[in-house]
Amino acid sequence: MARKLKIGITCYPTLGGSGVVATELGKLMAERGHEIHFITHSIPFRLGKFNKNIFFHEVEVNDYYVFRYPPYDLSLASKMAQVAKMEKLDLLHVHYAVPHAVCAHLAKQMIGDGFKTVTTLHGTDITVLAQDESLKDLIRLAINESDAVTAVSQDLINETRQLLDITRPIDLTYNFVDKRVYYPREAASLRADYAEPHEKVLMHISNFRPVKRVSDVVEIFERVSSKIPAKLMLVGEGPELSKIQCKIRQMGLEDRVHFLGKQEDVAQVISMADLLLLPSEKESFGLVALEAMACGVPTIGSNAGGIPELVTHGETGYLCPIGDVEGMAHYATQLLSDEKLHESFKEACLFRARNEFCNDVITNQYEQIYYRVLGME
Ligand code: GMT
Repeated sequence: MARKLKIGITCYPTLGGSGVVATELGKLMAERGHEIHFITHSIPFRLGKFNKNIFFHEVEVNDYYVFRYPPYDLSLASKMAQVAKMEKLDLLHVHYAVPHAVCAHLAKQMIGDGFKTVTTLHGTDITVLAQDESLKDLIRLAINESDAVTAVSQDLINETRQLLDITRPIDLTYNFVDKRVYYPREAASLRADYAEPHEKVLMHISNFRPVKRVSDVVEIFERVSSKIPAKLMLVGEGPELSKIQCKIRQMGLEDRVHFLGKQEDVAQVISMADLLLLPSEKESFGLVALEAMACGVPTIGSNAGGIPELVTHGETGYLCPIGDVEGMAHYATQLLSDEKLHESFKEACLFRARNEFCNDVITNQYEQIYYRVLGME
């Protein structure tokens, strides 16, 4: 039997899908007997119950008066090296190239002895930051100096190669959901608080950044609800929220839209929906569409980035070009008006989520990558 590992994990502990995936992966690795050390600025928000194999090391920033901007990255790199030496870590797995892979590269120099690092790319580091010429060389260095690099979709691999002129191998490791948490939950009584039995529920969950095109969500909903009785549930918060609230008032939709704010138990919330809307401008993967899929909820959205690798057009949802609100509304109306079709999509969602994106399969892939970089295959 292969030796149990000591793994350091750094991620944005309070941020979206990448934080969720990094934390869930750490928890699953701990369940397998590996020792997991989170090295982050705060406790990862999905960490949950106590586990004897999970440790948290807080990165504290030095804020001396000479610093105009406190150097978080340097504090993180030092903490990584310190924890790696103290706890005798086998490797560091960092999520996001900027700044985490850069810090891991620095830490590696301090640790010495051929210490290994694994970097997972989640999207924004490539699709946004790598567009900035001043950061390109730094991101390229961080990626090239990692002992293994993974990305959450083939589309992101292609974009990384193209934008940064990178030729090194990049492993495709899709995001995953824990099947013990994400399954269709009983939601009839909760749903009754928001919608009448004859009404359909459309849902959008995001951080309300411009890239999510929440305005398109409202446009799609208006078209759908002019044809069939429906409610829209908006989950999450972010910079576009007040603009969206304004738009909903101007369009006279406030009686048909519910704002739920940030929610912790996403599986329970999604289980109230008949359809998820994800019309994003960019999306390297679209974790929320997988969370919905695992709860038997089809997605209607854009064909941006890695979404088509996750949502099968005509089977587990429908995808249209970015901004095609007419097309998305057409498909949504069609799916919600045909109970048999909706039921077949639900079945296809459950099957695909369990078979292609299940926690066991993806955790195995990451574990193999760890053993490979350590020469323990
Ligand atoms: O863009 C976000 O919504 C947040 C960001 C994150 O750090 O979680 O999401 C990125 O990583 C997720 C997890 O891999 C992916 O599911 C999202 O598609 C990706 N966002 C973008 O590519 C814009």
